Amino acid sequence: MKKLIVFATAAVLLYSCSSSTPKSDTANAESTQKTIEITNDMENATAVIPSWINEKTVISTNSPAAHSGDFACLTTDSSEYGYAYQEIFKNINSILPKKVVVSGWVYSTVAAPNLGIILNISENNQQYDWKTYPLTDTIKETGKWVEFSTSFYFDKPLNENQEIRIFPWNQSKKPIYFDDLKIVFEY
Ligand SMILES: [Ca+2]
Repeated sequence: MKKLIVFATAAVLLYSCSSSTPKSDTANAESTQKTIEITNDMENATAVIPSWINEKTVISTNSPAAHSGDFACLTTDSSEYGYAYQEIFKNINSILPKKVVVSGWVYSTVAAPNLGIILNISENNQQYDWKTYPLTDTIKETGKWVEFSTSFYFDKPLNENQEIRIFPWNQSKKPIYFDDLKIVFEY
């Protein structure tokens, strides 16, 4: 009889552990996730990916070859703004970011172009903050894919209803391609 009681107690303990532990782990992970990484190789951009806009700038190209697959974003004098990530902070994570790292690959047909990565934050369609990272010095040679990476720090206080948009802005009037964008939010 004693043995049976011990077994029953163990079973109850086992049950309570297995039912409560995974739940609290999941909730914990959701509220304290330290980084969120978003990548886009543009291969499925034309099917419209949530949180990404301006997919009309993504084309199939073999001259030059895309950095990955068949598709890359083409910015030109008639299409200065490239493929863009756009989302409201609360739809990205339950806490607000301290920093975002934007990286990717760029192919220019002109050296030292007037070109940059733009980070725009708006609220109720009003601009709240605007930062730019120039790629002019990154691109010393034409006709080759060059990797870039930049960090943006959020120095103004943010709120969860603001919208962030990240995109390339090509003011060089010459064709410049982008591919394999990566956006990493740090919390
Ligand atoms: Ca690609």
